[in-house]
Amino acid sequence: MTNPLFEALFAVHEGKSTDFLLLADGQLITHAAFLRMAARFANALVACGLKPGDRLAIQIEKSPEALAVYAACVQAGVVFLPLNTAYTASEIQYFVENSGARLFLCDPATQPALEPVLRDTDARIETLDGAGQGSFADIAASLSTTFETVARDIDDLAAFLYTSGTTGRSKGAMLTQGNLLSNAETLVSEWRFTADDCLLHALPIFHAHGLFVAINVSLLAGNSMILLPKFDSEAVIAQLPRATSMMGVPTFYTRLLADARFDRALTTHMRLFISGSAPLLAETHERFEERTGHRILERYGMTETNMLISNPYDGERRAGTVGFALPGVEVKITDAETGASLPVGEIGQIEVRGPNVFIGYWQMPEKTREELRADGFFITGDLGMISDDGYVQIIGRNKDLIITGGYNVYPKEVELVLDDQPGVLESAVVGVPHPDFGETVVGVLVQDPQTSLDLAVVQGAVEASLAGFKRPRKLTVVDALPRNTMGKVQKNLLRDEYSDLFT
Ligand code: MLC
Ligand code: AMP
Repeated sequence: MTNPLFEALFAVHEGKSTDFLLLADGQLITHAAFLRMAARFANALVACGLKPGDRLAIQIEKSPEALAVYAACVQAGVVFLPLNTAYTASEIQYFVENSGARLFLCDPATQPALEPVLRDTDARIETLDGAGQGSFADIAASLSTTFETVARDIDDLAAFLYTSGTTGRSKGAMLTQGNLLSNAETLVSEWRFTADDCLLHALPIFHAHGLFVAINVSLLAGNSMILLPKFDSEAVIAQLPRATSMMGVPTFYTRLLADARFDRALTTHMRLFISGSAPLLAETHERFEERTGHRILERYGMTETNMLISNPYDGERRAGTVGFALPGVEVKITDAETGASLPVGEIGQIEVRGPNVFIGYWQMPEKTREELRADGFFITGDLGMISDDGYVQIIGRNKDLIITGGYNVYPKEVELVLDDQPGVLESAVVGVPHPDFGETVVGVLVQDPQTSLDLAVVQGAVEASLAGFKRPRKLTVVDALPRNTMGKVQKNLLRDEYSDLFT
């Protein structure tokens, strides 16, 4: 029986009492103990009626148990669908319904709010909290700590990650075992991870960055991780002396730079700092080097493609660029109209092909066809150019997307909620510069002259339906939206107008 992802990431550690997870409270979980917990959870998945290929959706706090559910899914051939802990009940309802998840794991504290909205879905609900307690843990408690690994093919699905879209509807990106494994193998080798490393892990584990980059790389290399529940400068500074490497979004690094204790002495033993998920300002890159002596290694990735481009480990890590296509990954710059490849130095859309690229959006063949070409190239929606010496620079986006603190917000999704509110005739949502989050969300409303508009009511509706990071930090009312001669809203003018709201 084979299950390539389970064998490479997990089975190789069976019975090994090597350090795997170091928790902030001093607790240590070895690889062997982790695998016993995972096997117990795999038995619990079967006890809950899950079969290979079924989906499990999960919205729980970051914890060793949450990671063990991921491992259990891989071992049992169940498709893992992690969800942002910030999502509201109505957002969760969509993901569970759309994915057809058979099991939904949530925190006992959120169960009362979620149960009613999931009543009409196929999902059974069980609970698991950040301390490993809940009905799912109760089911697992009496079950065996061994599990016969389910056979899976390299092309079988391993995970669904939902990514928002320009139409406002989230799409489930289908990732295979091969997508995840090939990328982890490449990154371990490119970034020189070994069993001697200790990764400081402060990212959320429901996105590609914290899960497939940080966790899969660590499992494949066999290194340990300091697992922090979330990013907190205080905790990171306290734990850094134990670490050799760290992965983060740019906000992590700007927050650390804002703390005078984060200096050369604290970081001198570190091997590597990696940044991604959002643009790292060249200025941050330079300030980081001045302060610590380290040059951050910036890389570029997406939910649909995992990591595709990275600055080199050896050689120049060039500020303001994301480096070179990873080995085995093809990257080209194309004309958005014709799809033809463009020469070096010209700006166009970034397209990517390789074993890392997903196989399509769940039950959305048209969306898949729009973005994933028949020849295997995926149109990222980002705009970039390649320099004479091969460095890729991301210039902008061909998609209406805001990235705030590493989280993606599609304006359309927010506009749909705003447009629905009494007194709102229409709305436009734009991203503007923010010192902490890089960009943040601003909502511009046009009032319906027939009705009164109460911003507190609009705010309340936004809070009920959208996760915190998607909510506009500023709502403003204008007489009319700027439009071009074709009638299209000129968001660039709005971005310019509100560009210094937060800076
Ligand atoms: C939290 N809040 C945010 C936010 N995160 N607002 C805007 N943008 C964000 N990213 C809001 C909350 O709703 C709350 O609002 C307030 O800020 C405080 O919440 P918090 O949870 O205490 O925030 P904090 O811990 O400070 O979180 C900030 C952060 C976190 C930057 C540490 O967002 C984070 O860990 N981001 C990483 C995202 C990530 O991993 N992305 C990878 C995607 S994968 P209120 O109103 O309630 O006060 C990908 C592919 C690739 O992109 O290439 O990697
Ligand atoms: P997601 O859909 O959450 O996977 O986000 C992917 C998007 O994040 C990409 O399409 C880029 O727009 C952005 N992104 C990721 N890494 C970088 C980076 N290093 N620089 C600029 N943008 C990035």
